[in-house]
Amino acid sequence: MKTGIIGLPQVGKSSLFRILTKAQASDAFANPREAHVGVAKVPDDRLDRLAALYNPKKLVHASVEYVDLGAIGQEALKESAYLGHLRQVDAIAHVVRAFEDPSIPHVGEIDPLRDIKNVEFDLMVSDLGQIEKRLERLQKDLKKMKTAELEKENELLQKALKQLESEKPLREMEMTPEDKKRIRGFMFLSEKPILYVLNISESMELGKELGNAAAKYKLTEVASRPNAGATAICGKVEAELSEMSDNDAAEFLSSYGLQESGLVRLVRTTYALLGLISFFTVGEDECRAWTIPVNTRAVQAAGAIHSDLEKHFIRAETIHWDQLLNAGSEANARSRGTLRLEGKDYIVKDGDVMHIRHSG
Ligand SMILES: Nc1nc2c(ncn2[C@@H]2O[C@H](COP(=O)(O)OP(=O)(O)OP(=O)(O)O)[C@@H](O)[C@H]2O)c(=O)[nH]1
Ligand SMILES: [Mg+2]
Repeated sequence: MKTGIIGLPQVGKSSLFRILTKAQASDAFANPREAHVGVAKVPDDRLDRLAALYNPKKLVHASVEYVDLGAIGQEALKESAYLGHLRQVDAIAHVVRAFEDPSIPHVGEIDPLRDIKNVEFDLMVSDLGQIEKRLERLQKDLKKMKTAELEKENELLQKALKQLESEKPLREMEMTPEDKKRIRGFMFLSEKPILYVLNISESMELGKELGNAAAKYKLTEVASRPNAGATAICGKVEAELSEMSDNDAAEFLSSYGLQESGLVRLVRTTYALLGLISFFTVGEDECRAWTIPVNTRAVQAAGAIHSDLEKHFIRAETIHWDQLLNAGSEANARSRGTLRLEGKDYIVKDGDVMHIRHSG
């Protein structure tokens, strides 16, 4: 899974990228017009607690790839390198400036909703250009030869055109799974799920401020639209946090009235936005988190681990992570009856711990 970090100039994109991926400031940041790719560990307290039970040789968190794309605008969106990177991502994190700092310039007053609308507009203009070009071609082809497939594409693109002309992004357009497949190749920008990341000022009551930020900056409505969400961070505080040991970080967080770092929330919100969940595999060798879409069957989840496990799947010994912690061991869980055997069609739940039994 890949998330693209976008936003207007100087809003904190690279800072966020660095904190998420723990990249060094000096690493390849020389050219701000270049995209930077990094991997972030998905923090998961549930996995950490399971690991405490097993003391494994290896602890593997899930990971998300982030791409820091550089400042967005009509110009950037005409550059093929920029567009190419942005088209490739599964989701967008749009960093929006909400922090006050007279030493860092911004286009006009601090106004997150205006910035969101402007960037959204640019994404839609880019998609619109692409659709118009394709439609022109399509009309010519349809004159030569009418096929059902071309007509379906035409119909769908006309619908998308109308959507964009009424200034609504494609992520809000209703589509059947077939339609989605049909336009997947275009990799439309305004179709991608989007998370608005408010970068707010440091304050003594950061815990409260972070919780209220979306409402305070009037993002509640845009964030509740289909395939959109909002979260807040304080880049400055997160940057300090990322350099501390876990113990110091915990103390630092509580001094601001916070329970968890903003990054944990950011990653969690991205998962929810993309309809992703985690399940775990545990043991003395390795404890590990795996990422799957909601409503995945047990046999497909096994495939996320290894294709052989999917092919030779027999059953999955399954228990929810907190039941396993409560029991203290698998043997206890088995005798309590909380460790169950599930078949191929079992729908895996977020936080399930699974042992795949297989015949391979
Ligand atoms: N006060 C304050 N400054 C911040 C915060 N986040 C980032 N900055 C500062 O804002 C400036 C720009 O930060 P970057 O992370 O480079 O922003 P960017 O969006 O990557 O900028 P470009 O790539 O040039 O568009 C730097 O001087 C940061 O130190 C914040 O939360 N508070
Ligand atoms: Mg940058």
